[in-house]
Amino acid sequence: MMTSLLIPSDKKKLPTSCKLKLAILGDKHVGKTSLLTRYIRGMFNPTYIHTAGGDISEKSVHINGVSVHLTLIDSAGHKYVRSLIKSLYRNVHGIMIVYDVTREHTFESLTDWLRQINMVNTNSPFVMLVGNKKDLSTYSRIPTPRAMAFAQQHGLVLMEVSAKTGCNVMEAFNSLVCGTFKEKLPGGYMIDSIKLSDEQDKDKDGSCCGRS
Ligand SMILES: Nc1nc2c(ncn2[C@@H]2O[C@H](COP(=O)(O)OP(=O)(O)OP(=O)(O)O)[C@@H](O)[C@H]2O)c(=O)[nH]1
Ligand SMILES: [Mg+2]
Repeated sequence: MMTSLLIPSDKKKLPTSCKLKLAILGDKHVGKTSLLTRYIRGMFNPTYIHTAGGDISEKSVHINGVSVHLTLIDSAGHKYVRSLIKSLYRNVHGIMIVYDVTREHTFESLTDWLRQINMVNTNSPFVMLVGNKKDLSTYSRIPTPRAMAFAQQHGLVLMEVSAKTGCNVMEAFNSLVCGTFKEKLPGGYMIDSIKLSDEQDKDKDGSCCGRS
């Protein structure tokens, strides 16, 4: 999988390596852990095991020859731990907020998540939205145009995915990593293009997702 983003060029050289801290947020049961499991291990588990607090995974990718070490923070979506998990996403570089396309209230929570992120972070992390469970498009309660309108209103990237089928999961994480890399590259370096390559990439196309 190759993802490209065009960025104005500059004579400065890129660093050989960098570290990015990324957090996955969203209401309980939206599929945060499933998305990370799909991204990191290429697997899906239909059994629901709620995340207690947070979990950390590590992964390395290369962007234009730069070795990028990712720390991926999974978080619990249960309301009763919401204030406890704030420390997990404080001062991260990038955040993916996930909602479940079949459950309206998880989409309505996005505004609250955005508010929380702004309150907790002074460093303006890169933020993107992900609508999960697209394989259940028959039961979708959030039409794509409505989600797109919300994303545009907040100036955010939106992707609809399925952790179950793997549809668009790699693309969504590539967007998160590339968007964060572009905004948070240390030293203000500018490059001509970002090419993100990952030998673990298993998603070959995005044609598996139904359209709402
Ligand atoms: N059909 C379908 N089911 C999914 C998908 N992603 C996750 N699930 C199921 O939804 C349930 C919740 O998934 P989790 O990944 O545990 O959700 P979570 O957001 O991590 O939940 P918390 O840890 O409680 O915050 C599980 O039973 C998953 O198997 C998907 O893309 N499609
Ligand atoms: Mg979880």
